[in-house]
Amino acid sequence: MKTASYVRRIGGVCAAMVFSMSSAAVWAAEGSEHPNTPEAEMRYKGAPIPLNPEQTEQAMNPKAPPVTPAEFERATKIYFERCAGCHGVLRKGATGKPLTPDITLTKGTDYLKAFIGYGSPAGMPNWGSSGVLSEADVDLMARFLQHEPPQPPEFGMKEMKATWKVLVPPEQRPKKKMNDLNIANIFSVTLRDAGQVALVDGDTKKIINVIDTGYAVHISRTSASGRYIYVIGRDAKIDMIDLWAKVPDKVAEIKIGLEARSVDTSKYKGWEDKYAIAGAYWPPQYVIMKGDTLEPLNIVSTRGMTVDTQEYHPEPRVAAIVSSHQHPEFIVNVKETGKILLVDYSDVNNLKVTTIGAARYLHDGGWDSTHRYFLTAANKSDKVAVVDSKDRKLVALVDVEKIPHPGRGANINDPKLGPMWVTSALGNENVTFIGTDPKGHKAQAWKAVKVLKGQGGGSLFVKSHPKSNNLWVDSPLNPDTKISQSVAVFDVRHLDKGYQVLPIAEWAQLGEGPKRVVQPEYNKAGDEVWFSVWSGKTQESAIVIVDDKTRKLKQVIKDKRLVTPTGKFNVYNTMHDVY
Ligand code: DHE
Repeated sequence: MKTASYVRRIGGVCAAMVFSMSSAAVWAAEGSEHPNTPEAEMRYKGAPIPLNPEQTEQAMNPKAPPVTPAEFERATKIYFERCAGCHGVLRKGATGKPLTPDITLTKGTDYLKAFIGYGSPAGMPNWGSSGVLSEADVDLMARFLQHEPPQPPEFGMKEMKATWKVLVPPEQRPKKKMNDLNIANIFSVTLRDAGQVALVDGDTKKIINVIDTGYAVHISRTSASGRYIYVIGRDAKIDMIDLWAKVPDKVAEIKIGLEARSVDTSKYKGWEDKYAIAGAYWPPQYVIMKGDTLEPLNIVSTRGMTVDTQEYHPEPRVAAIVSSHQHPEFIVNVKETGKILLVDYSDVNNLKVTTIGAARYLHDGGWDSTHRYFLTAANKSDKVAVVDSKDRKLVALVDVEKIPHPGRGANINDPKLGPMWVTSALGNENVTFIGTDPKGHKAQAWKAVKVLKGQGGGSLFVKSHPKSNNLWVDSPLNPDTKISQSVAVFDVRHLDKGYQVLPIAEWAQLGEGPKRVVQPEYNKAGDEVWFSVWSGKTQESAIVIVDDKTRKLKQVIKDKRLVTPTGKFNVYNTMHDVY
């Protein structure tokens, strides 16, 4: 049995730990990857981060057990690949606990070895007994964690400018659309593990172009006019695509840091297409760029005090960014400080920033149907924060269980309860409906007026459309493949009647693979819903298109270029924040 051999390998202290641990640890020792934390959450947060250990500075602590420079580099690599997603690059803690030397030195090597080897009931994976890390690596990590966290380099204007390329200058771009494409119905599809996006024609369902982008590319957002698409990779590279070109392709690129997830563009009347903004995980900062060239104009650090304990945080990552329709402002979620920044871009050299205290750790979110209220998940606080973007203030923190994860959310109109914004969750099957109409439905406003059961936890995205009566709830990270490979759909006129399950992955008729069904996205007309069937890098994936009215299969797009499709962004719906 793995447990026994591991105990033998790492010695008596660990054996003692095993006996003192709860049943969750026993479960851990029997091979589960992460005791007591929803499988879905760990899988989601634990992705490797694209930082290069060679670029970090090694800071040895004489009080800590010795680590050679080569070991330090190896440990840094393991840490970035396995640990930083949860504990933060500087180990100040996020989903995982803080691991700074003031804490780790008092615990000591043996304790840390046991902890890393066997995990904890609070959610730490059992890296040793699951066989992911060798005995030598567990020992190395236990010593490494007692030294100062190696700090990756900063990334300022000089570094950004060095990566900035205008491939086609604005004056050489077409003055009118040079193709016959129905641009508003194009989908920009993330091909995650290929580091590419596929532009897919929403009318013909044909791939228009596959474009190289950043590493493990994350999301696409469109300019307010719909002409440009901005794509951001986890390596913080932005690629800007011109849809007016004969064959839509890249016209500019830049790296805005070493790790990032979010990008958006100015949408307020009179400021359309003028600016773009991107937020970085490392260094913790956002940058405002020229909308037509990506020239970086102003970089702002997000380091500062946390909203609750008012402690300094050196690494508050920038999560979702949306563009205000009420003022010339970007709305920026700062994850670890739990603060929402309203960044007024009307004078980029004299930035006015309104700081709204919300809750930790802010992640994703979207607009209510009027585009006045921004609703966003503070996932470790189990809350949804509601910001009034017109009056620039927090209007509510709504309790939502467990680990809400809305994507941009979904807006529906209940015949009795009125307009509601919806989120699903990573940690349980709850689908929560929050009233968003303080004038017409005051009693429901900013309350979780309805909580329904979906298929299960591990849900990431919900979607609806103003012309549809359907609400779609995915569950790609649920450990049960029956659930991760299908989607639940509710009739918004009869929410309490439960949901229908559509076997999306089965419809795709693919071979082996996880075939996770992820992120419903409507076409422009609102009569089709597109789903990614997301398999491994070397396996076949697909996009499945469902007729929204009949809920029947309409088409499957298969193509060997569709490697690991995840997010899909319809140009019109993304321009106008329709969801
Ligand atoms: Fe995402 C949105 C961060 C893992 C697919 N993801 C976002 C946003 C953030 C974020 C901050 C909001 C951007 C915005 O609106 O400006 N995502 C992270 C992570 O930190 C995390 C947990 C781990 C990581 O290492 O990246 C993570 N995300 C994933 C995935 O594993 C997903 C499922 C597959 C993938 O492509 O990597 C994934 N994230 C998405 C998608 C969106 C997204 C499809 C946009 C949804 C939308 O409809 O707007």
